[in-house]
Amino acid sequence: MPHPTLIIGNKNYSSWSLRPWILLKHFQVPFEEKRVALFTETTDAELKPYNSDLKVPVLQDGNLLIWDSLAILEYISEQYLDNRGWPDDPAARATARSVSAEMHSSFPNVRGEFPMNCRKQFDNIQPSREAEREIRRIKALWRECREQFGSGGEWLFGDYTIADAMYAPIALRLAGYSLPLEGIERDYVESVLKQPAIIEWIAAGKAEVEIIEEDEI
Ligand SMILES: N[C@@H](CCC(=O)N[C@@H](CS)C(=O)NCC(=O)O)C(=O)O
Repeated sequence: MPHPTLIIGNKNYSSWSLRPWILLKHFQVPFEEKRVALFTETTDAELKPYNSDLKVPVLQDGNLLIWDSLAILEYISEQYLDNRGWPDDPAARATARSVSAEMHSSFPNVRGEFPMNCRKQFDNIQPSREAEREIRRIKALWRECREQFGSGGEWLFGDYTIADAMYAPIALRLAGYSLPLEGIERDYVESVLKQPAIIEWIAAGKAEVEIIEEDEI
């Protein structure tokens, strides 16, 4: 069977693309990758065939198109990981689904004020009160997951899960914008930063030449 193809945006900027990409890489699922540079004159034409409202990521598996990051992560877990994308334990699994869904639907101020930008290290950027509140919430979620369910490993639920894939771009933002970290959340961000697949993604992002002005704060 041919491998699935993951359609992604610029590695430097596209945080939603990173999520399914990192899950596939972490679990060494073979896949093809098609990168479409976002916000260029040809982007819309390149993305039109994928029925995703001209957004990335999309997973193409045979004739099947799956769009929207969380739906893709669920599909990868079911189809390629024998459901290892979620924790086995029902309480851990329900919590992992809750924190993942919250990431997918929330934190607009963090996403808006701190766009992912692998090429840059920012200092002295002050979050708004709303963004600060969201950052506190994210750190509290990480602490709760690690304390309740994480004793078996370095990830939110011990072993790597979809929840880690969902929060990987947030870890990159906290590090890239030099936001204060301590204790459990600092250790967690360090685990993300030393993950070989993240190192590979960041290197590829840094090698890209396109500039998306609105993400260059
Ligand atoms: N909720 C979607 C968000 C997808 C999304 O907004 N992707 C951005 C790139 S990170 C995009 O395609 N932007 C292009 C555009 O909005 O035209 C998901 O989870 O996949």
